[in-house]
Amino acid sequence: MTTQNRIAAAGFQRGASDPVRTGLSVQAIKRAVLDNLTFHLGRMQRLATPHDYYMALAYAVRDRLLQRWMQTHEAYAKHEVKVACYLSAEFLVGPHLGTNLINLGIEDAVRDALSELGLDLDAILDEEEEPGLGNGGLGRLAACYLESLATLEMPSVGYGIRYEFGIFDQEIHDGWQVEITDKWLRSGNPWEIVRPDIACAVKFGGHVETSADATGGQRTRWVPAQVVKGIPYDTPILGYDVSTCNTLRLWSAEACESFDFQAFNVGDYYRAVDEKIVSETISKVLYPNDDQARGKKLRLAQQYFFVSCSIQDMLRVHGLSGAPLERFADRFAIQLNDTHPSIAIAELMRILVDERGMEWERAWDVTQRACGYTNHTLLPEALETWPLPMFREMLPRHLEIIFEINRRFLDEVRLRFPGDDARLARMSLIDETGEKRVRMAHLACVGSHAINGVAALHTDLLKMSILADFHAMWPSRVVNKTNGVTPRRFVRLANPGLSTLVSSFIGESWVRDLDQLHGLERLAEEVDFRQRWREVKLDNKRRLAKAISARTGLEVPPEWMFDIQVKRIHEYKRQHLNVLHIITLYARLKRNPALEISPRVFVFGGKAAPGYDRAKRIIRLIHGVGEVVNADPETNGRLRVAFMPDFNVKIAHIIYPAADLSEQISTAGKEASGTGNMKFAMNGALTIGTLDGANVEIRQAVGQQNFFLFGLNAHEVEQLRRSGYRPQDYIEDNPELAEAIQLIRDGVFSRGDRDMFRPLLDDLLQRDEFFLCADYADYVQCQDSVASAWRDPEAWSRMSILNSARTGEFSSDRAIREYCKEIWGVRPVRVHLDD
Ligand code: 26W
Repeated sequence: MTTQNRIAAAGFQRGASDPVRTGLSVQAIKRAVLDNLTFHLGRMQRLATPHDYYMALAYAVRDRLLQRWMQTHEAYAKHEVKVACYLSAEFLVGPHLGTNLINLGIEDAVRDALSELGLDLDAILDEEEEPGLGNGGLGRLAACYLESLATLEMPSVGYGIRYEFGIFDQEIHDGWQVEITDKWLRSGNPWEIVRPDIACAVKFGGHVETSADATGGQRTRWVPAQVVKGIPYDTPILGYDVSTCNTLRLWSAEACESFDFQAFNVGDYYRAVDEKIVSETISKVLYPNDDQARGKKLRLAQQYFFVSCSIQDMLRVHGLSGAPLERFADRFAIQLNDTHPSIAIAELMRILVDERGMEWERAWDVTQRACGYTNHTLLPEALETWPLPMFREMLPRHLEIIFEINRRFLDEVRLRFPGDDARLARMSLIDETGEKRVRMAHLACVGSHAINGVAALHTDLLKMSILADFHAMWPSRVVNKTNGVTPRRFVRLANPGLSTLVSSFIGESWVRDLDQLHGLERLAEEVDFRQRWREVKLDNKRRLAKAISARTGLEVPPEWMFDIQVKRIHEYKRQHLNVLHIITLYARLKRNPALEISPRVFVFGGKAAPGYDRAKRIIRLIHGVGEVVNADPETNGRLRVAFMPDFNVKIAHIIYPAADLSEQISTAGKEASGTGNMKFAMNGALTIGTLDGANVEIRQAVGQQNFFLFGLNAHEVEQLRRSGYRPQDYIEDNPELAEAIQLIRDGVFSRGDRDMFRPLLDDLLQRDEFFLCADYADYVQCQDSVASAWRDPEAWSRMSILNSARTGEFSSDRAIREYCKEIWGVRPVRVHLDD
């Protein structure tokens, strides 16, 4: 329990009546839950379901958040603050209740209050449906950053889309992924507050008119074909052990006119509701593609919708401050989470120039000073470009503005690199090769004062590849901001056993200052502490084993090594390389059942984009291999393969603390950073990985002797690619690799169906774009060294403790401090909770 709350709770426990709606004592919370059951939910206590109690508790906790939310915004109104506005098409926030109890410091009080009501907090926590408003890394990073911004008392807002349907729920039918609609709002969402009073109007389509204004200048007016209403829904984001409670503002689309009575009168019932349906479609569903731009019109409409609402909202707040428009960038820092919100550059220019009459150059200065752009991927297919006709039809005025930005920009390039037409063509915001397209990454780069990658290697590769020209143009504009994760959710909440053990030796302040985990280094040398450390890990493995049994029916022995790979399914993440290793162990055991192999449980989890066939076949292959290995008495005594369905933030809570080995095996140069790698290492897992993304920095931090490295590095991959890579050569040279591939081809893992994995194998033999065959031998060898390391529990525990002790720098607090200082110029504001 945090200091502030310890005083609050103590004060009132001594009999003073603790206010029911804001008190932190056991009795106040208990009272609040019962009051909400009756007065908020209209439920009789004796008939109330666990879900009713979850809602009643959620509303009680929300009250405590809103009290701090009010104080926070009072404080911001009082001071001349600069606000960090994080624009993201995705926020993978996860379940709210658990972290809110931790950050309020009332987890124990609530656990006691509920047990007095005969309820178990963990069962109530399980009732919460998580808002799956994101695909993977990018969305989760945004959520971690909002929590760290609040914990560091930084004025900030998260702006995004309130999708009615989030990322699909994943079911596995006969080894195949099946997507189920994510009806996360079906039983309401107690954590949001709707604000129709500050709705925005967003224009689409139509045409542009220019006319001379009174001063003889030219005025441009956009006459839209359609206007949609944007309704904000606010979710309070509380910091840890502070009173700062910031806002996540998610926009929902509604029709301006939800029912056309005239149409109804003439019996045209469909037209009566047509506008309503069309408008609402905009925020209906999250695009489930991760790293694959599909260029769908609705996707562009979604991006413009939330960006326009957010920019209008910032200008409304700026207006309230009475400060001149020119000073907008001194009060608002806008961070573009990848290119998805990059239309913001053109939208801010449109409003400043067209609607507020600001002169172009001044408006451009404000825009560049306000905006920063984060790139999260090097994959060419993930870089968004929009065909001109679609862009012109939906956003005619923005296209004009982009042409003008481009004209001025290319003049600058021409000046710096006279006569270099190839460079002009490469850097232009418009891709003129083939069908003309708008390059959103270029718009983001030109319109921002800072461009950052998300790990040191990634940022270097950006400077050498897709952003090389921009780096040459502005050498100081491309900077690195290595990702981070919040230790509140991914250690303190997810791993209570480890948290209690650590706090009992080094105190609690590591939760808000993760570098203090260095205090564990000396304890790594102590046998007792290592023993206690192993017990915690084993407990976490038992918890995961229980969940695997419940979700898949497979029993896995917690004593075995837990080798885990959880992340979106993608060929560059190479889940199928992991499978090739398992098949190799299987074949070795089939050849010699007495072979000495460290018993291992392989756990997989992750969703495949619905349209990504090869990723879906990789999921099927994992199940096919599991089916054979788990059923074979010659192998299931040493090997088990489990696929945990529907990997999401909630399930991640029990997976990250339970790993002995973290699989971070992407092709070097492909994974921008990774954040799961950080969550595993913080929870004491050892990493087997390539020199890719943040693995490089994790290995530097924990020490190379505490990291299992294998594979080609990014430079070697490029060299091999350039020198003409022939996967067959590696297969012919390596009998175990050839055998593993042959077993798949023979249908051993597909009940004899030799076609099921043909697309995967053919690609592996012909292209192998992600160099599995080239890295296979080193990977298997590295895995053998993992197996022998595992046979020395003391040495393993020592390495495990050192991994936790040395990963403090991967806290999202460190990353956010860097953004605030080096990109946003945002400073903390202390919020006092006056009773
Ligand atoms: C247009 C479709 C689309 C959707 C999402 C393209 C690209 C994306 C994201 C950028 C994909 C993503 O989540 N990238 C991941 O971002 C993490 C946070 O920075 C990194 O840690 C991962 O390495 C990166 O793959």
